[in-house]
Amino acid sequence: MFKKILIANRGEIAIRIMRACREMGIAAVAVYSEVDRTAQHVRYADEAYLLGAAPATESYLVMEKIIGAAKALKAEAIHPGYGFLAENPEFAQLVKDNGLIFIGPEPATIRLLGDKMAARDTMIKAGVPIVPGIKKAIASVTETQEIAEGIGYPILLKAAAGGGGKGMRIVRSASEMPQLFKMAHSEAKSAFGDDRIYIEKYLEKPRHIEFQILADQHGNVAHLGERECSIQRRHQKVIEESPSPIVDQEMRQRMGETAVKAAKAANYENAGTVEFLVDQDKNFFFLEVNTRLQVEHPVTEMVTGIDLAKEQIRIAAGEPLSLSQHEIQWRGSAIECRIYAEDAENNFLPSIGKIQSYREPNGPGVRVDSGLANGDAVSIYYDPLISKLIAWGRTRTEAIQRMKRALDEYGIYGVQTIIPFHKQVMNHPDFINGTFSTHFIDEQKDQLSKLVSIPESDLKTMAILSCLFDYQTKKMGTGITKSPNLSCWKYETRRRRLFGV
Ligand code: MV4
Repeated sequence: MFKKILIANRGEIAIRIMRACREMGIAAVAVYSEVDRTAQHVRYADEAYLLGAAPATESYLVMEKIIGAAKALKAEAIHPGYGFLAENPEFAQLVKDNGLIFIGPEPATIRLLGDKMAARDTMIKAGVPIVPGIKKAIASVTETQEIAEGIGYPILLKAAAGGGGKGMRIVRSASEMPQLFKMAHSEAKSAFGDDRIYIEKYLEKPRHIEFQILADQHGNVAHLGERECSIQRRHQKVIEESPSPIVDQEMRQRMGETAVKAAKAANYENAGTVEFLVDQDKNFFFLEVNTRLQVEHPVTEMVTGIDLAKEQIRIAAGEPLSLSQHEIQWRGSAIECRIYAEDAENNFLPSIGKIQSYREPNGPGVRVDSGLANGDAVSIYYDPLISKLIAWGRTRTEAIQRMKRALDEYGIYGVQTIIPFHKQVMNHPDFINGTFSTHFIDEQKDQLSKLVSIPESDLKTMAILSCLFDYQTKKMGTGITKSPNLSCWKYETRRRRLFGV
């Protein structure tokens, strides 16, 4: 087993991986940028190495600096986390070329699966169901119109180098094609330096359901069940859960077997995620493979009891999977709410600033994976994810109840967060009933924001009234003794400061 691992990341995921290292008796090296000198992942690490200035292009994305850090501090392996260099085949290759171990798949596998057309082709050959579409890149508008007639509108133009929704265009009729093709083409070229575009049948209101897989170096591949990831906005997931409310044991087995087949077809090694789109008739189609540990991995950990970060490290060290497929069991239901520092009422605009007061929820069935603490700043340089709040329950209903309770307990002051948004979703009948698609947030946006957008003047009046109300109704049993000369306003302020309400 490794003695020392470098974690080429920051925030909650760096800490998550270091926790696995700590449990395994492995020393963890953090890397950091100038604004992250006192960040939580640096404090948690056994050793830390300064990469450079705040912009990721001068720190977390500079391959040579990270390799240099690993060599200087004698780490044997590098865990890339998610984002940054996690799915960069050149980085995985460079790690290898320097005699270090990349905790993830082989560079060739990352490269193959990063090319969505090549991945599709691999899956067709392996007999994995894919969305109806074409196998080769399109060259001209006339060609696209012919193909689209064959498939039937609406169709979706996708970039071969894409993924995550970039460079995608829905085309609903032949007349729209010339313009939308041009847009997709130039967007793909500027975003990826690769202008190859292909066509798929466009599925209306699909669900996004993904399977976690684990594959070792000895040919063992197992799936750990699904995650429902349909609650997203602009291709950014916001809430994930496991199991999916629409997947039963029979469907799980069929989809799981398909995911394992997909992994084997790509010579997959380490932890990975096979994404599917599921249509309204519950037909599932392969979408893509993510070659990293995902943000939403904790919901799988909660229902299987398997520590994915530790499994990743064991696999990279050449150990066989610690469980075989028939030993994997699922218990209960887990939901993850991503706690972003964003203003849900203002188009999810990042809310930059210093956290003035911070109190995390806890108690039965609650897990918080956080990257910030009191006094830390949400900066413009990185993702505004403060933490991931995960609730587990024996049933989905209990998981929702616990999530609501935990969201109520969560106190974050100084920056805006999407906690109020999550509270509304947890109370939304479509979420509760499990009847939603990838369009949920866009469809509900008006209603969701209407409930929370109150004019400033009304807010002030409400604040005064609520203060008075609290003073008159809740003053007993708070543990603060009100002296006769303390004004009701001061008393109420003190109570609120103590209890964060
Ligand atoms: C689709 C689709 C409908 N039909 N493909 C978006 C991200 C990229 N990985 C693929 N995506 C989609 N591909 C066909 N043929 C709808 C989406 C899609 C989506 C997929 C997963 C999660 C959220 C989404 C939001 C909008 C569209």
